[in-house]
Amino acid sequence: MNHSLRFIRRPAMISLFLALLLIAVPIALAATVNLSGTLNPGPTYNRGAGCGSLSTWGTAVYYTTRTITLGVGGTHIFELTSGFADPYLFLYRDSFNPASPLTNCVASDDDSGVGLLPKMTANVPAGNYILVITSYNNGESGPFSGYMSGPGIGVVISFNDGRINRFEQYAQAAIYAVDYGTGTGLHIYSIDEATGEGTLALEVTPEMIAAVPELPAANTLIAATADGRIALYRLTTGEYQVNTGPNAEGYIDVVIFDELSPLSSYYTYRFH
Ligand SMILES: [Ca+2]
Repeated sequence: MNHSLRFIRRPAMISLFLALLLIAVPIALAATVNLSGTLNPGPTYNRGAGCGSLSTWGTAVYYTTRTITLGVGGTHIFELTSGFADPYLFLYRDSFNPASPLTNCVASDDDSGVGLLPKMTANVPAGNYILVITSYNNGESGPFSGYMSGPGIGVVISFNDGRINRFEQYAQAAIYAVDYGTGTGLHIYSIDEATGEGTLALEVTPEMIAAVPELPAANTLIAATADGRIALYRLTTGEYQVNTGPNAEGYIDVVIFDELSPLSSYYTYRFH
């Protein structure tokens, strides 16, 4: 589905002079991982008959889910090699809503494996996915086992060019600590959605950072771009926060970090 491409970035090209340093590095390779568990009786939903329409047979099936990050795109296989009577697999992009089971569905399989076991093949881009393990018939439950394999399984992409938000393949901005001689500042690059290219959007000097207390009484703006699309704050906790967006789909990325260092711990989230 083409709409599922909307969050994809190429490895960001920050600038020509940094290009040689900028490599998206797969830091963990595990081409095949175990896929075992138990489908327990519990909440039910009306599964799809594939991704295109709702089933009129599997109207109240149990389900269990696995969240999967594919670090690179390509053809991936999800196969159950043993299980309850008639398992069925679905793959969703970004999120799965059992009340809307056709939304975000990118692949499905019922019986392409041995007997009635599913073997789902999905050629999909890098990104976040939800694997749904469910059944053909209502009321089925029990243990299952199998595997997932493909180039993106177990691959975590890290940018090793010194950016603070180094594990965010789909970020709207890349945040760099910069030594100004008089102290450490930040250079924040805006990443173009379509091309993955970065443009220096906000330069924050050590003086601008020092002008705000280390532990302000309220979260305080340090600097922002003229259009307001990228903004740096000092939080009451002493942490820094960069907001970027909204992008074309209305999403704002938030990165919160402790130190002006590429080794800083950080966390990030995206909201609409
Ligand atoms: Ca099946």
